[in-house]
Amino acid sequence: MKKTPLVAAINDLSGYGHCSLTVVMPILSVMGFQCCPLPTAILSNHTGYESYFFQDYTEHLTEYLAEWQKLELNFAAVYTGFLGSEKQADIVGAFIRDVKKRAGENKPLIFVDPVLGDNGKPYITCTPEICESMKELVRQADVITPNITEACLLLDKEYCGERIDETAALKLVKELASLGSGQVVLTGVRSKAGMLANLAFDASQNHFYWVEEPAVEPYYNGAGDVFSAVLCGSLLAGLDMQSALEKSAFFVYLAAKDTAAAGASIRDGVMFEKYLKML
Ligand code: PXL
Repeated sequence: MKKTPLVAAINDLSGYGHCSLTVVMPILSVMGFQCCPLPTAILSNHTGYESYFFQDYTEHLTEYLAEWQKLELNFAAVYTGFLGSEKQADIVGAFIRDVKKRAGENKPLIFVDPVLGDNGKPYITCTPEICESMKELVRQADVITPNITEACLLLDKEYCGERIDETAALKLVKELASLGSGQVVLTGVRSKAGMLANLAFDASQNHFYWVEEPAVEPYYNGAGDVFSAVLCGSLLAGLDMQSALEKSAFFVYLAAKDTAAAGASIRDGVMFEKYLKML
């Protein structure tokens, strides 16, 4: 019997609203990984609501990680999402280097979801400094999963709108690859009427991947978190990029369709729980 592989999930804990750790943890668990959270911030609910409690967790990260170091944990992957402050990039960056060193030949998967904004707007907590910090993490990643807003923020480009055609989307993933991550996945692209595309570029193979599903409206908060968590679990389980994209996109589509049918609020996120067992 092999030990359950460990994934360090570096993300905020938002108590309500289907995002970040409350999404990543159940998804990676059901996919067969022990998901070990490192909270970057603690919120009552995510920042898409008018009111929320927010506590930045930066000052505790070093002590927290020192205890993990004593335990000599070997992580199969590091998944990072929302950062609570710009200082966290240095701490997380050092942790990633340490995980890589410990793993040696068994290269861990460094999966960075650069959570910065959506629909052309940076999240309220996303300062220019946090954006710069995220660029540092992206450099260390094997896989990154920005949406178009995040892609433009990472590239210091003017926001080009959610609706971009295939040529523009492919150009954008190539530009993102120049930031240093081996595989770039661009999520939630409104490529043509009624469709939602997720595409990827593998820099080492010079290969593009493209997956489309019918778009479910509205595009729920945290849908990107659900997509990225399933993608990370699928890649770790050994699926190739095309199959991993298909699995992730289909999972989000099914759960979002149910969420829309239930008339849920866009802010309450995707009701994915019923579908966990199909992962
Ligand atoms: O789903 C992205 C996300 C993650 N974490 C926090 C957020 C958001 C989006 O609003 O506010 C705290």
